[in-house]
Amino acid sequence: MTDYTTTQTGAPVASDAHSLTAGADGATVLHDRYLVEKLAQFNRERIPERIVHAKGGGAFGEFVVTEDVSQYTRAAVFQPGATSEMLLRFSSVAGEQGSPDTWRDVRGYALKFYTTEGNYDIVGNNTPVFFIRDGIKFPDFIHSQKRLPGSGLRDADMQWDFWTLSPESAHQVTYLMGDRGLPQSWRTMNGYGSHTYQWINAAGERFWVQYHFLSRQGDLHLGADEAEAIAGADADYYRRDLHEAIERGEFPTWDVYVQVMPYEEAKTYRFNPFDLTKTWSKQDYPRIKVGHFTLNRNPQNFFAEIEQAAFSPANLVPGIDISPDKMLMARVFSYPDAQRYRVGTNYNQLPVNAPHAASVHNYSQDGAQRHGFNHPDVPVYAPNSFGGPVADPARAGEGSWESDGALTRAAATLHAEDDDFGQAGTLYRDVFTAEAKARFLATLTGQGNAITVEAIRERFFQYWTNVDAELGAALRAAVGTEASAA
Ligand code: HDE
Repeated sequence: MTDYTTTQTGAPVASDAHSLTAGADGATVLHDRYLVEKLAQFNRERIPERIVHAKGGGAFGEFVVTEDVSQYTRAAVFQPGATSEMLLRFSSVAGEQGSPDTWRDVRGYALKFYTTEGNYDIVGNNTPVFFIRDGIKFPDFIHSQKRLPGSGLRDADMQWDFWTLSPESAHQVTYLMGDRGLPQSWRTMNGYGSHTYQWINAAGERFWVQYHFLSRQGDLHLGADEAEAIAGADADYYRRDLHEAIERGEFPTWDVYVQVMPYEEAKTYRFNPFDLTKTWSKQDYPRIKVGHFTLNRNPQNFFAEIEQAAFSPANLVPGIDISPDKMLMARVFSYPDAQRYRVGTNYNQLPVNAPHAASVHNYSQDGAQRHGFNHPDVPVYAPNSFGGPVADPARAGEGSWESDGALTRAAATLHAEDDDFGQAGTLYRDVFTAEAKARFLATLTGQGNAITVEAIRERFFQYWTNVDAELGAALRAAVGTEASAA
């Protein structure tokens, strides 16, 4: 039996094809409430797109802990044998919602674990570092990567002006202009928590950790020409690949690892471990296996479950906390702020954002579109004498760190080997293969050719010379020549 069409309030409607008019050829009447409702609903179908990471896609799955890392954290989600439902949304950073998936970019890698202690989100990228190390520069950075205020066009001078005036960006730009900037698909790329986080074990001991999510499908990339051709042929290439793979029953899996640093070692580590532009050497802190997760269920409704999904570094659970990473601390504020604006006050009551395995007990109430609420006998204030929920300091599991000194606006303390170009040079010389280096030089040559302001081009050469002198010399020789401009 086919359902009858109804209004938004369930009343059957007479026609989806004809407005109500005075006579077949007469005036349309204003009280055609179905016509008005249909057009008004249509005008309100869009919510503001994410100001970054607007284009993306994702799927649901399951996280399984196969190892024992309980010596480092008491978080239920990471206990041996624990399984948690999860959601993973992939995205591009700079492109708007309609932009091609395969434009060169860093990719977002946003995880939401529906744990028994509340939702835990890890909102990272497919690279272990980022362009800047203080959140106050983030709007400026994003402005420089998007569009000129006058023409509305993207602009190489603007991009490279910002990057060459922000040398801390060199490590991440090396990743971006390398193969990681053009993943073959979302299934064939690794993910990272990028920041340093804090784990707290049952004894209250604290550790610093970094998350790595290694694809069992391989960490594969597209060639630049291939990616450009695909961008023209299929703007939704990655989104389609993930959706169809899951439809075929090919469920992609990632292995979950952590690097663990004893609390006290942060003070003397050769790099500032809270500097988001730096990685921790895997020789110093080897990766420790935790488990794996598999994506095995496509969203049933893209808007309801992916467009409205709200990931936040503020979504923490007992046994896990953030670290004194200036970028991470800024993000803890910004994500809920963005989501209250973009999705609405009660966005955490939407099924995709609500906890699945934990229940909500607090004194928040009302707000637009609220539909979950306490039992009427539960008081709406604390403290109270009527059995309302009470906080449990022992359960909070909040992390902590020492922090003192007069308020100041200053660069973070440099550790022994901290500089802006060293790790970028190591990535280029020791990790890139000869073929990857050749692709990298070709990409940067194309980037250099697109710079029209001489002073910026000169800083471009100096920036890459600081990363690697031979690379800088090769770029000086290649950029601006007939051959490279062809
Ligand atoms: Fe984001 N970022 N970000 N970001 N970010 C958002 O949150 C922000 C940063 C990342 O699939 C926004 O709900 C600030 C680093 C991902 O829904 C926004 C700063 C990393 C996603 C926001 C950063 C990320 C976002 C846009 C500097 C990797 C998509 C709408 C302090 C470690 C999540 C929204 C999804 C989304 C703010 C920097 C990753 C505007 C202020 C570093 C994967 O709130």
